[in-house]
Amino acid sequence: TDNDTRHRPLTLLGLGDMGTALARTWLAAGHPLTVWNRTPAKAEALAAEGAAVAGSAAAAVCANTLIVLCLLDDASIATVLDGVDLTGKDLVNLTTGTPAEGRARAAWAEERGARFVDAGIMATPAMIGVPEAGGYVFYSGSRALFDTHRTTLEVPAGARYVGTDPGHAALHDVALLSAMYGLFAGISHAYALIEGEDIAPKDLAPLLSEWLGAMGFFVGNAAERLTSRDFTSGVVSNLAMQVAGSGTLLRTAAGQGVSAELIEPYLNLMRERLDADPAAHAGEDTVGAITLLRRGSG
Ligand code: FVH
Repeated sequence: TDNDTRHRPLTLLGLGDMGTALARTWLAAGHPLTVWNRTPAKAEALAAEGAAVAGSAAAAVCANTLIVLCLLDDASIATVLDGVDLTGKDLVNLTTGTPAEGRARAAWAEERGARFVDAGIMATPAMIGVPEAGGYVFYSGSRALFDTHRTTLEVPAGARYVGTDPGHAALHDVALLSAMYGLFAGISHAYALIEGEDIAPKDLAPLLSEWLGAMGFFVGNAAERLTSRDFTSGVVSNLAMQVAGSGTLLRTAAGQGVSAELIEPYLNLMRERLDADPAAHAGEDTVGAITLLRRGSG
């Protein structure tokens, strides 16, 4: 029936910017929704829109089987659910955390008799409930839980299940965010280089976009080489050339009075790979330098 699938009731703990955006989509889609927030005032508008407001986290959890968490961090989950009976509950954790926190929270939930799925939201609150904005959520952990509630979870944003390891949703989330910050760093450096020159940022902008789009091939190139461990076949811009060229980037930054702190670490990594064995690595793609990064894995 509709009640069993499309309009399943659920509880949401956490009504910050993201929690409130999520709540609105479930209410608008006709899901009976129970909410709770540490600061009760944030629930008032949602009550007017049809949400049932629980007086405590325990009461909110008691109301439904499906419990969605959207709190600030993992520590706030421990605080909010301390002493709450989770037996038979399906916990979906939309709170951003590390893979280790996701795994530990899954074990914690299972010890309390609950099924658990961790998640990583790849969207801002403004993208929630707006399918054309392209936001989605990574989920990992209990496949049975995910399959049971998939239709409900897909109401606010697309759902991408990435495996039974409860740490993998956070790992996907952080991998994408880390790549994003690397991109932001390079773009920031580029704009710093032209500041004070007779080049308008708005004139550089389309050139940057076009260039970064063209360089997007690196994503697939890296995946292929990391899988095959072949860093030399078909290389078009070899490591020796790129290391030599990196001096131009550093001298230009110095000449422009711009710190190279955002790009220097990557240039140093390429040099380290080359210096380790120039004969072996000179003809490689820069992808080979990635192998140096797992310094903490023994
Ligand atoms: N907003 C965004 O752009 C990003 C998009 C990607 C995913 N993140 C993560 O989503 C989680 C929630 O984010 P948020 O935007 O809703 O965050 P806030 O507006 O700051 O709301 C935080 C809620 O957590 C409650 N809370 C905090 N500490 C505690 C605690 N110790 N005990 C109980 N509740 C706590 C807070 O309650 P209150 O301050 O209103 O009383 C809010 O409900 C987050 O993991 C992002 O990283 C968002």
